[in-house]
Amino acid sequence: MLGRSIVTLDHFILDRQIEFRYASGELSRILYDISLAAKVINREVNKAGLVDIMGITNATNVHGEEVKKLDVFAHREIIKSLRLGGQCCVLGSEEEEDIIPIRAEDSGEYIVLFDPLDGSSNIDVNVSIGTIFSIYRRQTAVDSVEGLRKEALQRGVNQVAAGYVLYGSSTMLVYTTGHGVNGFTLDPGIGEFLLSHPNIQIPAKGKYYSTNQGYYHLWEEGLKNYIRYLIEDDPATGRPYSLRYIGTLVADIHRTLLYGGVFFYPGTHSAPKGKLRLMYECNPMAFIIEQAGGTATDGFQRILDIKPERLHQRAPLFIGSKVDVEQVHHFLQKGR
Ligand code: AHM
Ligand code: MG
Repeated sequence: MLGRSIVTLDHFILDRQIEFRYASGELSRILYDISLAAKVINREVNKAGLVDIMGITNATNVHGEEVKKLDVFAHREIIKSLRLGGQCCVLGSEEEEDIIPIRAEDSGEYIVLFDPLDGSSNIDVNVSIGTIFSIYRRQTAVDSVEGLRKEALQRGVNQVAAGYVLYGSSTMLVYTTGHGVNGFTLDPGIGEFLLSHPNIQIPAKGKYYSTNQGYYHLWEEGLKNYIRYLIEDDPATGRPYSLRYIGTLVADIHRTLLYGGVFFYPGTHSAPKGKLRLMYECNPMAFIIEQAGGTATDGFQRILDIKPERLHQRAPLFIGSKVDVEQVHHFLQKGR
């Protein structure tokens, strides 16, 4: 019996290169470099429990949070890979306060922003973690640091590609270049990402909601009403919804992408913008979810339309199935 043909990520990227408006192989090379870094990170993640790479580096990141050694490793690995590739003029990492300029004399056309190891609080307890990336094209030829800072601050709608790697029960890379969303699973035996989830579409409505409900009492009234609505018993409208929350955005979004439903990380009185970073977390996830047929907002407007002011700015996030996100909005508006 003939099996299905096997498509590797590298072949897929090359085959699809033609869809890209500026097809020249540069974007393909960046995706390849990121996937290579992901394999190296995956190797370290998989032996995290065995070697002395675990633990704290005695440093805090720009948000004042503890930085684990594996975060630093992933951060350096991605920079190394993209620097060698030579397609980028500037990088930005959730682990670094300012932009990371690349070879001003011979700089490339692309900007890559990344969260090297998302869900870092889950590393030490063997729960899924991930890498998130977001790719833009440069708009000007200005090579000053100030010019590059501006390049890194583009609206999410300008992304030319975005994706994530999930280090979970298997390792997956999911990405979009604006022509749908495709998922690849790492076959550790041959060290290749293989196409396993072609053309992913998020269901229009789901049966899961995903949020840190521990903050319930800090939320606005409309959102509390929405939760009360979701947990009512009404089989005719598919309620109650089930609650799923991993605490790693990549893992929570991946489940939402495949099963549908809604994920939200709202603001509170003391933190009106919530916790998640617009450039490193919200924008790439919004691009992917929209490309799969879903919706992503900050509770007021489309995430991808937000004009960024700072590299590390935060934004509330409501993301997932179209019908579910519309419903949250309905409750938010009624409560305002
Ligand atoms: P990190 O970048 O330090 O890992 O923080 C981001 C993570 C997200 O992956 C996740 O959605 C969120 O923080 C969970 O936050 P909380 O613990 O407040 O629920
Ligand atoms: Mg993160």
